[in-house]
Parts: sequence; structure tokens; C-alpha cells
Amino acid sequence: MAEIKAEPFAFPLKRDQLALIVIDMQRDFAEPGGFGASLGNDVSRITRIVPDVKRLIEGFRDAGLPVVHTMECHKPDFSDLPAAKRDRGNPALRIGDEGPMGRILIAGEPGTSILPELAPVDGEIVIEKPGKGAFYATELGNILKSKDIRQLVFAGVTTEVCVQTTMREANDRGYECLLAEDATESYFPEFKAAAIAMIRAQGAIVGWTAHVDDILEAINHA
Ligand code: C5J
Repeated sequence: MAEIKAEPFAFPLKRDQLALIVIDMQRDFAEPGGFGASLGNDVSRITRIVPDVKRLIEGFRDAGLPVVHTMECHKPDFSDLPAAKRDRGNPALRIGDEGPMGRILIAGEPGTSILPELAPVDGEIVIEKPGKGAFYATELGNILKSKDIRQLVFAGVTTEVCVQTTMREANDRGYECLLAEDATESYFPEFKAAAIAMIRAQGAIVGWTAHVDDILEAINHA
């Protein structure tokens, strides 16, 4: 049986059932003037993982394995944006407000797009999601089912919010989930560390974690 070197123990790789899910690598989370910055976060932490996310995406593409990209965003008329989400906290700019990269987290605006270095190529699946989890109010589950995907590698941001929420949704739906540790990031290093620890605790209760090099090595030699 092929394996990926992982924690808390080796991930049992079924290559023909594997896909990569890249969560929310959007300008709004990574660049000054976006949603992440409007909440007072240091967005430079996010751009630091771009080379590792890129290596992972390119490795899946070269191996002929599916790559799915997600984007957290809302319809321009707010019909999929609960007031409880828009009104939360005291950000400099709220979702839907006009910022330097267009309306914050609104579909089709420049700031909502995926970072150019990580942009989807033709044929890759892009999921626009109104929630933190990528299964909520999207077609992701049906798309994965139609392709017989049962194992998911996760990358993207932020580790403890949209990445972890989606991994938990996937785990409850019966997927085997693996988080690429060096291809995910948080605005808070201690939250990233805690999320990784809680995901793989108790015998991989939510999933496994592994390094990009070990994932690429396994998918290239399985
Ligand atoms: C957040 C995300 N943190 N993509 N979104 O609001 O994690």
C-alpha cells in the first residue's frame, strides 16, 4: 500500500481517489487593503506560503490529479450574506464596502480573485463559497462524488478558520483528509499550531498533517 509520510501516522494513499483543495488564496486575505487587513491582521504572513502552495498545485497538475480552488465571496446584492456575518466586529471595511481592490469579498471584484501566482488553469474546479466551510451552500460535495474522490489534501488560508472548517466538514462526510502544514497559514502562529495539533490528535480525529515535500514524493512515486 502506498503511503504519505505524515502525522500522527502514515497516510494510506489511494492515488486514484485523491484531489487537492486550495482554500481561499485570495488577494482579499493576502494583500494590504483587503478583508484580512481590514480586520487588523498582518497579511505578510499569508504571502510567505505562496511558493509552497504553488509547488503543491504544480505537483498535482504534473501528476494529473484534480486541483480544486475555493474563494470566500458573496453575491453583489448580499442575498447569500447573513447580517450576522456582515455586522460582526468592528473592521475598518465591512464585506461589500468599497476598498482599494473593489468591493470587499464580493464575487467578480479584483480583491476577491485568487493570487495571480496561484490562479486556476483551464479545467480546474473553482468553488465560490459564502461560508467558512467549502461544502456549505456549494456544489463541492456533488463534484467530488462525480469524480469518485475520497481523499483530500488541503492547503490555503486561514488554517484555523476556512481550512479547518472545511476539513471538519469533509471528515464528517467520510473523506480522508490531509493538511499540508507548510502550505497553510494563519494570521496567528499560535492558532496555526493549535489547529494542526487538534486535527491530528486522538489518532487523526479530523485528519493527518504532512509536509509538501513528502506529499509530492508520494504522489510522484505511488
Ligand atoms: C477568514 C478564511 N479567516 N478564508 N476566512 O475569514 O479563513
